[in-house]
Amino acid sequence: MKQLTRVFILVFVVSFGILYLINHLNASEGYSGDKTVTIFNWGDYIDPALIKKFEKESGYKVIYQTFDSNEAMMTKIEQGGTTFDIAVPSEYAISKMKDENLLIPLDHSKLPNLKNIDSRFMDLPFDEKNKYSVPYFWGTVGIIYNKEMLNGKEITSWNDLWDKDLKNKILLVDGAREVIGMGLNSLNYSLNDRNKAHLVEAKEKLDKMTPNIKAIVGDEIKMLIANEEASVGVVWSGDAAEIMSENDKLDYVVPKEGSNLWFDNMVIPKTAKNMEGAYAFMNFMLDPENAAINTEYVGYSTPNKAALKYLPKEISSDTRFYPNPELTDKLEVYENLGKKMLAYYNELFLEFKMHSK
Ligand code: N2P
Repeated sequence: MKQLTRVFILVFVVSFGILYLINHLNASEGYSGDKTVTIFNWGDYIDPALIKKFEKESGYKVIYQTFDSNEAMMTKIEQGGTTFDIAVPSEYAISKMKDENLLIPLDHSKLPNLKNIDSRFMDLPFDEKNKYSVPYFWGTVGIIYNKEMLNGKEITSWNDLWDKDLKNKILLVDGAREVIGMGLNSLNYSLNDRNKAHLVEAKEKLDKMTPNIKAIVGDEIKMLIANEEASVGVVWSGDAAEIMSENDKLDYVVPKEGSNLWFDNMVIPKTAKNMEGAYAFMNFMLDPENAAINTEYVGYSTPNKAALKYLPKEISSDTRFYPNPELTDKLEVYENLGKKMLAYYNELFLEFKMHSK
């Protein structure tokens, strides 16, 4: 009997040991980062075929997660406990993350494809000499509208969105800077205004638009406009480009009072576990043919000059999505307004959202 108990204990201990070992090996494969690259990107912002291609060429497995605003992305990284090797913030978020010491400086010798980027998109004020970031996509904020559903009415200005005829017709992108910015721009204030009285004035003006607002939404905005469930949307340019290629009743305008010019860049957050994998992915996305595939799929504007020749002319010569420097110079890039001011923009945006429900 004693013998049997001993055998039992032995079997138990040995199988426990084996289980522990298997688990440990799996965990180190998943989390040590040797074999995986963990990417944190905006929703609908990559051609899934490129993830497959990268996995095949590099031998890494990609773990892919998405976010729908800079604020959500930063909160997640700031809170810690994540293992992202790559993230794709916009300019003001890059500047904020840099200040908070959340980014790793880049070794450009590991990014030979960086030479393909148009110099117009390099060395911008939010990240001089591209010490921490490399360009991914760029664009504007504007208004997409269905000419037929609006009976030929043209939209040219932010102030057109307060028109009584647009009752329950407008969808807004779910972004604090974009929506508060729309109020500011309509009053001819700067998108980087730090004057609280101006900000309150903008929010109160926005409150008056609520009867016209159908919903404030994320990536679904494209589907709703494409299916003609709404006739007007305040969107990022690439979302407009994607649906306009399928529906010629749609048009996109950057309002005459001005708007936002933005840049989304790839960075390596301090959370990275696989630096080599992160560089491999960045360099892969900077390859002209891959950048062109991604651009055609996603609809956004590529900063990759060498990629333009692989794109159909209708895309690369569409000045609504590839505006020339004369227009972009008139637009404003979001500045990092500091933690407190950004929190104030968010607060006003949340109040406005509550008001428009
Ligand atoms: C893609 C979101 C684009 C982000 N769905 C604009 N910065």
